[in-house]
Amino acid sequence: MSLIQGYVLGVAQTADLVLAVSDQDASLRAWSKEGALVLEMQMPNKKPAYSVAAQGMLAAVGTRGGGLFLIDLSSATVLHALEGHTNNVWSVILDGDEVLSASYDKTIRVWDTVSGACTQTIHAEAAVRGLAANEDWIVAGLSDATVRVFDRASGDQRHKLREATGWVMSVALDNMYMVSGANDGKVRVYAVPSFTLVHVLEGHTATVSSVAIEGDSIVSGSDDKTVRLWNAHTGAQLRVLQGLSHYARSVSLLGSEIVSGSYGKSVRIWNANTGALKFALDGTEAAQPITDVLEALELDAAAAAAQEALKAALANGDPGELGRCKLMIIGQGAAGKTSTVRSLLGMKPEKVHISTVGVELRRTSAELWSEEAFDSGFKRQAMRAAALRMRTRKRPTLRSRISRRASSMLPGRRRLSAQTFVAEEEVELVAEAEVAQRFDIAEIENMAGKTQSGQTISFTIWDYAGQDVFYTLHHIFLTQEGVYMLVFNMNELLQDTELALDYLSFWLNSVKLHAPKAPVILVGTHYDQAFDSLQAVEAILRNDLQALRGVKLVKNSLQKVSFFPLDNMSTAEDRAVELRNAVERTASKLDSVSQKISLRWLKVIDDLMMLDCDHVPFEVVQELAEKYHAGDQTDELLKYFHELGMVVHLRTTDTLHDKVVLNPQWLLNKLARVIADDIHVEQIYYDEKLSDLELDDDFKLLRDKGIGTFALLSFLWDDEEVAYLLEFMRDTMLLSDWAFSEKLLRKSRDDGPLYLVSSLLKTARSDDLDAKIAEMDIGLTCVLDFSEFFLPDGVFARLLSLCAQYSGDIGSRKHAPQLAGRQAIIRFGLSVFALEQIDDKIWIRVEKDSDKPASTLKMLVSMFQGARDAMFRGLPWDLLLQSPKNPSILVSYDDIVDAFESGVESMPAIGTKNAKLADFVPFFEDGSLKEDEEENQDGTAESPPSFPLSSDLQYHVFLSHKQVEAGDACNLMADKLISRGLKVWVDQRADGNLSREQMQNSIRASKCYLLFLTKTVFGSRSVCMELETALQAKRPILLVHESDPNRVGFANFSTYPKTAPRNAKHLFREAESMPFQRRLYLAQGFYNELVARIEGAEAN
Ligand SMILES: Nc1nc2c(ncn2[C@@H]2O[C@H](COP(=O)(O)OP(=O)(O)OP(=O)(O)O)[C@@H](O)[C@H]2O)c(=O)[nH]1
Ligand SMILES: [Mg+2]
Repeated sequence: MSLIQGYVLGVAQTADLVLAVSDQDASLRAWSKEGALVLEMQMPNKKPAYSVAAQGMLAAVGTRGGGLFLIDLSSATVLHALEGHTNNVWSVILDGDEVLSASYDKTIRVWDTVSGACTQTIHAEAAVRGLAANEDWIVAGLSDATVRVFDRASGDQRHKLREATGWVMSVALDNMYMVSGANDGKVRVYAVPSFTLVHVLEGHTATVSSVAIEGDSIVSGSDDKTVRLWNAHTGAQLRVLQGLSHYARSVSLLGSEIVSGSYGKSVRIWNANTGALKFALDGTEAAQPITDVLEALELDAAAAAAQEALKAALANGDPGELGRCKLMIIGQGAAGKTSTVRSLLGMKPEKVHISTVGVELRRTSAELWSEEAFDSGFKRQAMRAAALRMRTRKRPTLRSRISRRASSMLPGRRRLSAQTFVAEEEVELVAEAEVAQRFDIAEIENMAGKTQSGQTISFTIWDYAGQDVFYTLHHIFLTQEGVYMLVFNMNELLQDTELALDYLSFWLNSVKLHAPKAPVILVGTHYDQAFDSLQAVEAILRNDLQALRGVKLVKNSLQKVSFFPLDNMSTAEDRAVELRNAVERTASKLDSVSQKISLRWLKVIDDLMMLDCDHVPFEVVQELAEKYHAGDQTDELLKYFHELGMVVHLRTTDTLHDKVVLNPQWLLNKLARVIADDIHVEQIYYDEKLSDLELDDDFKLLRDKGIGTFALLSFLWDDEEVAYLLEFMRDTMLLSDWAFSEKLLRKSRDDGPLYLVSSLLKTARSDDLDAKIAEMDIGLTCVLDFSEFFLPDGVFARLLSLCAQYSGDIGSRKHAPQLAGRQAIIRFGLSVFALEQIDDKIWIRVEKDSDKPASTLKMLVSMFQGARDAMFRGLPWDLLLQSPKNPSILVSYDDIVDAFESGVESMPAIGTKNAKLADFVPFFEDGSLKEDEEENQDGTAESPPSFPLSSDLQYHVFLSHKQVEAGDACNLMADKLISRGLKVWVDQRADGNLSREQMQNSIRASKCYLLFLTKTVFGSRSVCMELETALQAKRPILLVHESDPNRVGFANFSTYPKTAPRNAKHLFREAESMPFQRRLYLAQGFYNELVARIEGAEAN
């Protein structure tokens, strides 16, 4: 085609095109990156063209005399002549829906590409030669040797940079640097957003008329006939591109390509990495229709739209479908669970049985069914959301938008909004570079055309260990949301039917308890050994497995049986294809899988998982959430992902709340080191480190008596997150403090605290304990009867934990509980009782000469109730009372209460004749045994009973404490007591400052005085004064002490009698201090007891 007839004063490029404008022939030309000429057109005003910008299929060209044109490259047509400038337009930018232009008329103008209207004019006080912009700033290089920085939104000038000593010919800008080229021959680099000078790049020997920046690289073109490449961070000169015969007047940098235009009437394309010249173009190249490259251009435009949609979707927090499901594999040990998982994932069969420890986690997705790395689904969901936006508001091409715009301006037509995406709040959640890197823009375009359904679900497979030792762990992780797969061995069901059914029942009941609405898929393994027994197995399941009732069973409609038979030994990769289908179908129906959540939440979890850490402090999550404008939802989003089994985040105490476990497997592995099966016990036993650390005795103690030393637990956990793990186990009642001395350990050692891991006692039996219980002189006996449903593993062990904790917390008369797997004798201060599990019942027997046996029973019942609610919510049980007159008579507690209320004298007993009501009176000495349960059940506490108070008194109790150590505890305690109908004096509640006299009056007006013991309580003058007053006024004194070792106020109990004022030391001999209880399941018992003590307090 025709030779370029003028200096090339402007160049630009897109991914597919190189553009150049020249002055004398007033032309715009475009080439493919392969050097074919695809466009040649003259500007309508026939004026020399000075500047060009390109974006997708659009170009903007500035000319002498103020001409500015918006051009559609695909059709070589002018879309708009943008009229306003009155002098040469030396620089132009295309940015989204805007054109920015700079002119010798001393203005910068901003134009709307759709309407062609000028939307903003900035006055720059001197002729503008160079122009650059990013989201926040507009930067201009001026003829008065300054660079001016304007706020892009308001157009206000913010900086005036005076370092240049001649015309500033060109500027470039990204989010880190601003670069200027001036006719003093210097390239200057400024930091953004401070706009302070960081480098002066020296090397050019004449005017620098053009600069460009991309990432780490700066390119400059100069009248010294060179183009130079620099490192933006260090300012080092990397390369000098030589061989130009004339001034280099324009440069452009995109990816690995540098384009330069010169007075030599030619355009050059260089490889930025090697400095090699790829093409020298002069307009005579062979022509190629632009439609050949159009396809790529269209893609470009689509990509731009997709990117825009994506950004808007993220900024708005558009909802994404989670598309994630937890698949839980449960069943008897060695039933073939892990093998079934292998079959699902198409892995090779494994003949040897490698018993699973704790739980094993794997991830996969439907369709693919092979093991995968973690994918939060964020990327997929962000793309979906963007696609959805594109589909609903498919962006028309600019040409059609312009013509629509023209027609909409006809009278009577409604104006269409040019604003395509309205982000509620403009937040950049993903940096643009990251968008390009992490998202497949073409895929978004593609998705936009598809229907919404058919999305792939990803699964987290939880392969639980089948061995009994781990059962105590499981219900922590059996969650409501997800699909359960209950695996059994077909062969064993046929041969050892009763046992197999027992296991199936146990697991079905567990699911019914923890996830009553979750679907269950039954899988029969060993089909290879029982291939002709399909119907026999079916018959057993249908007829003899009562526990199936009430379960949401997924049926095998193809084979018309209730389970999915599977041969895990088959080498066929799709041996579990039916099962996979069943899982996919079942999962896709779950609400939680299609639930929509904010992309912001997904982004937070995605970033968290990218950290690839086992656990992080809560603040890390908080910071991320804040970054994505979800800072106020951190707890909420963690709770959500916790319930889905993606993270573990408990919140009952600060230690727990402060930690977020990102890899549940980490936690499970740690737990399984303590609650280990025989194989792993062996491993630990033969670990040389155990002996090196002299922990052999400790380990034996743990295995024999369930008592762990701090040193041993630290060793088992590799000294990692010991405080958190202790607290986790404590909170899930797997562990309690063991506040008793241990003979088995050598005296010489300072062992630090001891802990009880009660589930390790599971198989421990003690004939000795049997005999001792038989010898006890029992006063009152009651039974927690679970036979209506079942008594899950781990309930009894947890009760032992609670009792051991409470027993140790009590300050005086300590006596170590005697514990075995199913029996225990425990002392709470003055009361001694036995616990025993027999089948589905737990027996509580309180010794006759115990202090107030009824109140001990009441306390235990409410403790158990709390434990049940915390770990086994919804587990039904019945409270039975044994007649103190006749041990063979058991009566339901509720029947007794009914009888009392209706005034009859006898009621039906279980299994025998009637029982006499009067015999059961001793149980009610402390009021109703289950009152709190009734109170809680309907959620509304009835108006509290009012406790009598003689007319000369105003308060039931005066709470005395040291504010910094027990302020929160006392406030809580006051609330609880007030809600139970007591009048309480606590100093934060008194108005104004209290005079000594007022304080003394209040103590005298209180029925009793309660002293909250904390570390330095006796160092407080006001507390000592209050105590003194109480002693003088002969008020009954109650003691409560801090029992949480993690609190500042905690102290070893023995310090209290030591530090107490002399005249108060007797208190520790006379009264028993109560450990303060914050935990829900212990708190109820605590308050019942406290109220009883306040009520029963008598003045001495
Ligand atoms: N013949 C045959 N053997 C099987 C089949 N499924 C599992 N097995 C074998 O049974 C044994 C136990 O299988 P696992 O999958 O490890 O059992 P598990 O239920 O995960 O066991 P735990 O993790 O200890 O609870 C292994 O030796 C397997 O090879 C089957 O369908 N046919
Ligand atoms: Mg296994």
